[in-house]
Amino acid sequence: MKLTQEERRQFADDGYLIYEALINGEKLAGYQAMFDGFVEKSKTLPVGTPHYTYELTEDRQQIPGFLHKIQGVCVAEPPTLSLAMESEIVERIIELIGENVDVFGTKFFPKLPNGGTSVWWHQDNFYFGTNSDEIISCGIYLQDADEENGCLRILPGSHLKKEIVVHEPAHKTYGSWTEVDESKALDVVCPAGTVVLFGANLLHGSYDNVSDRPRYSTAWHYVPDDVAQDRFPNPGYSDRHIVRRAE
Ligand SMILES: O=C(O)CCC(=O)C(=O)O
Repeated sequence: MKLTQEERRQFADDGYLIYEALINGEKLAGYQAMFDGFVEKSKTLPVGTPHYTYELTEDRQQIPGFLHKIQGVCVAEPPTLSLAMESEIVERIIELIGENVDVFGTKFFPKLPNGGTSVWWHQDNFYFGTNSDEIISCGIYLQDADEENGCLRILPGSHLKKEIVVHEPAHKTYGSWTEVDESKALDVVCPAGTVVLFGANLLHGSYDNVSDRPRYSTAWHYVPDDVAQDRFPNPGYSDRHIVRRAE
């Protein structure tokens, strides 16, 4: 068993679990180098390349070479699927949602120095059109993350009402976001290799990167194989992958 009673209680009551430096040593260095390669590649790709999006100017033009996100990263760059399959993560996931697990909605955020962005306050389930508490979101921080280079922020306990709040598009960003009482937020300052698991109803966001350091992370969602969403049905959507099936 990977999860303690206290972790189960924390996940149920607060809505999240943080595992500092769960991915470490040579394995972490290998993933960092892999993602360095995608950042280098992105500098040579034209704006409009499928899966790759770039940071926006004030008038919403993509800035060539300034990578914002690789959406569907496990489709665009299949070797990244091995990170989603890491047993240290999956063993914990199966204790939360059972042994038949898929992953979907795979993303890489490089959050590059001096202006890189990822997300503002939101609930992942707003994007999935559900309030299911069977969807477990997972952020993997491949580099040290703090307030300056754009760490994750979460609102503990905000999943409990199972309500999806109003989200609105914001200028100069790609998504739709909400506002929260930030005095109740927890900033997840963490070392490289940290894995954060949280329910898809939890309100969370992140700071923009105002530092001269990058902040690579991946974000994706684990789900029991029998749960289908409109955007990521099973089978038939290329960004939904089998992670584990019971023997
Ligand atoms: O960039 C981050 O730290 C969080 C990413 C995230 O929460 C998301 O993609 O929904």
